Amino acid sequence: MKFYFSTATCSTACHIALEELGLEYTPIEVSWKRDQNVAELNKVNPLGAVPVLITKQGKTLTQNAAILEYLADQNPTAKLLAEKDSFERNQTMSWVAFVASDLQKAFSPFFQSKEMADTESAQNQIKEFAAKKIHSLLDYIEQNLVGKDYIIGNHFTIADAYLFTILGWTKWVKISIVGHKNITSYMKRVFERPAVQNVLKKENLTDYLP
Ligand SMILES: N[C@@H](CCC(=O)N[C@@H](CS)C(=O)NCC(=O)O)C(=O)O
Repeated sequence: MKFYFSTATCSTACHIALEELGLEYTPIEVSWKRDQNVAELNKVNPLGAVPVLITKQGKTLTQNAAILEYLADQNPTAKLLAEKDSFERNQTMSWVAFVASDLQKAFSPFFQSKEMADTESAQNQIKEFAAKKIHSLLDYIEQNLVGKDYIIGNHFTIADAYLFTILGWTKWVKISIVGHKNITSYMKRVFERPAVQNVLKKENLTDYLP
C-alpha cells in the first residue's frame, strides 16, 4: 500500500492506524511548503488533500473515515474496529464521523480566518465563535470519557487514532484542555502507546501532547 500523508495534519490519524495494525506500507510525505510530492498528490486526489491510500490492488481511497475503516479491516485480529454486524462497530464509526464532521471542521476557522474575512476584528470574531464551538465539543468528549480508557470503552480503536490526532490541535490554537481531566489523561494514555510514539517520531511531533 502507498500512504500519502503530511506531517501535523489529520493524516496522522491514518498513520497511527497503520502502525497500530502493523501493516506494510510505503509512506509518501507531502509538503506544500517545500513543494514535495504535491503534483503527485493532486493526481491521485483532485481535492489535493491528504490522507490518500493506494491499496495493494492499486485502488485509490481518500477521506480519513473511509481509510481508517479499510485499514482496520486489513487486520481484524488487532480489534481496532469490531466485526461487521456488531453494534460496537457502529459506535466506533459514529465517533469517527463525529471527529471528521464536527470536531475537525470546528478548527477550520482558526486556520482559514484570513480567507473568511478581510479585517482583523472580523477574523477574531470568527475565531471566537470557533473557540466556543470547540469548548462545547470538549465538554461533550469529556463526559463521554467518564470511566473509560478509550472513547468507546477499554480498548483502543480507529476512533481514538483520529480523536487523539485532532485533539492535539487544541495546543496550536491555544485552547487549553487542562480543565478537562478525562481528556488530559486520555491524551497522555494514547500518546504513550508505542505505535503512536513511532508515528510522532516519524512526523517530528514528539511534543504533540497539548
Ligand atoms: N474530509 C477530509 C479532510 C482532508 C483534509 O482536509 N486534509 C487536509 C489536512 S488535515 C489537507 O490535506 N489540506 C490541504 C489542502 O486542502 O490543500 C478527510 O477526512 O480526509
